[in-house]
Amino acid sequence: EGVGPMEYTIVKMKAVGKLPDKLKKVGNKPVYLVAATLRPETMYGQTNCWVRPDMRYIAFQTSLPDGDIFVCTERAARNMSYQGFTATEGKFDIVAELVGQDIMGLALSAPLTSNKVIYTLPMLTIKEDKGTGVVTSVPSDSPDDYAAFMDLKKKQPFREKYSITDEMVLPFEPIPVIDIPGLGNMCAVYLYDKLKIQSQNDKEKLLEAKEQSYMKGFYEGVMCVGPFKGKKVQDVKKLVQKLLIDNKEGAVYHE
Ligand code: A2H
Repeated sequence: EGVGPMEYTIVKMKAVGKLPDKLKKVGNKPVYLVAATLRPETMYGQTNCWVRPDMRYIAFQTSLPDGDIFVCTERAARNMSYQGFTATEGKFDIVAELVGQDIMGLALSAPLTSNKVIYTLPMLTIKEDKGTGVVTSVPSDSPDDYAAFMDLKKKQPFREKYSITDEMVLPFEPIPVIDIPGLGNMCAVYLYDKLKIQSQNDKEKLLEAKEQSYMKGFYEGVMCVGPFKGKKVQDVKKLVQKLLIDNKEGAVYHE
């Protein structure tokens, strides 16, 4: 990453399932797991949400018109409190403290994807000091997401360890979103197979997969779903971000 702030798109994923006990005290207010992404144009392909089981998260009160509660790391909440997300600059009211495992398996409604409901699943490589600590999963276009997704699909004991049921994983498949010449319409799937990536911990190959897809996707990728079908990724990235913001399903976040 370069010097100075990075711009992310915050994607709001609304809790629609039974809230865990630790989140009951929020009452009737809408609760969102908020992911930070660099790839808003891929949101048509979300299949699940990632949190790290052992990582600490908070739920805090935003000043958004509907009284939204956001769930993310405390670090991200602090940053957001300086970016107009809370009533008082630099202050954020913590309504709950939890770890990833407390919200594992939570059902969510996410914007743009054709999946009506998606589930919160474990990713063990999430970093504490980047984004919100919540990651939205697009296994068609992110090698990290596809590797973690396949770990869960292939390994029943891995699902069981984190109390993930088959229904939260097995019915879901990567969705073609972007066509990249030479890499097909699901570049992460193509590169996972080509590089024989073994798991989400396969660091070097995952880095290689990212290097082979990231720039090429941006400059040569063409949308194959949604209202911008047929248009180039570089021309629609900002438009999809705006669509999310206009629908109150996204926001801009810097760090
Ligand atoms: B991206 P950068 Cl389709 N730990 O979104 C690990 N990864 C994190 C994270 C954290 N705390 N916070 C965000 N991320 C992921 C979509 C996507 C992403 C696609 C393809 C590539 C890609 C769907 N997941 O990222 O280090 C998020 O995943 C490739 C790097 O700030 C976010 O964008 O560049 C990206 O990493 C931000 O990573």
